[in-house]
Amino acid sequence: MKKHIAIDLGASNGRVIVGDLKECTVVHRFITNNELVLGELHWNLLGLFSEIKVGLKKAFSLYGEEIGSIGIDTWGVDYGLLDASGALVSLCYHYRDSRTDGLIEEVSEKLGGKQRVFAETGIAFQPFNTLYQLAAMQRDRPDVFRAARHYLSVPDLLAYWLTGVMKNERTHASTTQLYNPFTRDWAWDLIDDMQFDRTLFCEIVDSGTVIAPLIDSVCHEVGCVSTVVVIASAAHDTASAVAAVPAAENEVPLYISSGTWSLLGVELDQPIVSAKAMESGFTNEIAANGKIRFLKNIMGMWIQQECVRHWESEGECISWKELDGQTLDCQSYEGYIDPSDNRFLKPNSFGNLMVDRIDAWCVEQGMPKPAKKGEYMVAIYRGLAKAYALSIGQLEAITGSHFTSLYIIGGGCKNEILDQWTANETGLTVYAGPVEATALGNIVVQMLATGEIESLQEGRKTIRVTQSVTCFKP
Ligand code: LFR
Repeated sequence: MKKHIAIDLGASNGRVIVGDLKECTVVHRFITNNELVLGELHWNLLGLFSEIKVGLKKAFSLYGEEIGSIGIDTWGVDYGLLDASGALVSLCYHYRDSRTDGLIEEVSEKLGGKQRVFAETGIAFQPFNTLYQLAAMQRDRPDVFRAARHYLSVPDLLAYWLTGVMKNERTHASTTQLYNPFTRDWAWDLIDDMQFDRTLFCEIVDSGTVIAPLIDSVCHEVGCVSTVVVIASAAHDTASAVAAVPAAENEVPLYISSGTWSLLGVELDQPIVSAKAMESGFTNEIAANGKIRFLKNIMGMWIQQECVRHWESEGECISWKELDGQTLDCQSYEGYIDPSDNRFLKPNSFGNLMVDRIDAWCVEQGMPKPAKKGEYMVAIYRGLAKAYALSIGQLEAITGSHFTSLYIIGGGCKNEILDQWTANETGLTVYAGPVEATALGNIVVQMLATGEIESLQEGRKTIRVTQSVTCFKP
């Protein structure tokens, strides 16, 4: 059996991981700082590409010819635009940049209303969707937008830099709100009505498609001496994570992919674009196996991470263990936030700190303001657990399913306080793990592509027995 490299870029760090379904080793971890340039938030893509090559070099020096393939995943919706020669025409914006504020309403109106957009894309209305990002580009930088000839999602772009071949991978394309989950193609009517150039969008390939081998110059740089292919794994990180839900056979698992975001949902055969689904904020993205990831974006660990980043920027040294202790000591504090409130979306900035937004929210709701770090954490975790319970109720009403257990996967599942409070608040048995779900799912898709496993279910079954999963009873 070959080993596979999963390159996973997340909000706080990026990792190059080598493994199979039994064992994964992080060979390189690096910070994924985004850069504020003249008030605009951008990816530091060249810096990240350089870190990726450092990781590949380490991987090849440790595992050499054992390595068979590479897959890349990142968060959804972000992209690069390239000219006819394949060069970037602009820095890559980060989805938390403010330029799309207010565009949901403007664009929906131009397209004949939210119902139409939802009916054709099944995607929930988030200000950062690629649809609004491209609309902002068209409005603010028309010359640059006109010069663009190719749209590539960030993982597509990184794969292009490694192979010289451009493809649009399906799970990532499905997050744009420019993809139609019924026709399984770009949402051409919307693209035309936005007056976006159709030729920007290239062929969509399924997760598990071999893109091409690493180009010679990269092989030379990273010390790869055999033929190693780059595979369009599930390029959307959440799709990769969901591929690794350690569900039992014949089970339609209820999951939360927990990290910066909490993505709560199920896998369905068909999209649901009912009014109820739209009003409740559910979205229809594509899963690694081609099914529908019917889920809701709940803000997740981001809010907590921004609080911690702020305290650290003030020179404090935060230990997670101590913070957990303080959180448990503060359980009698009664406040909690609604993590779905969009005020919590943006990073800390001068005069606009996450802790201050939490204070303001509590005051508006007639709750006491948190007075200590532990109380901030209580407000966040309790708010998250309540949001999960509410969303599960909505999901059950929309799909007609009933759940007794919940799989929490990804880095956020290490938060045992939240795991337990989630079990208590939802009344469900929580299975927490695997922590490395995204990398494992990325690898599962590569193994499917290379024929080492026969189905996603086989991958899930292996993960169920090889990875550590902790049970929390309500
Ligand atoms: C999680 C995630 C979510 C997506 C958000 C923004 O990392 O990919 O699925 O909605 O980031 O892209």
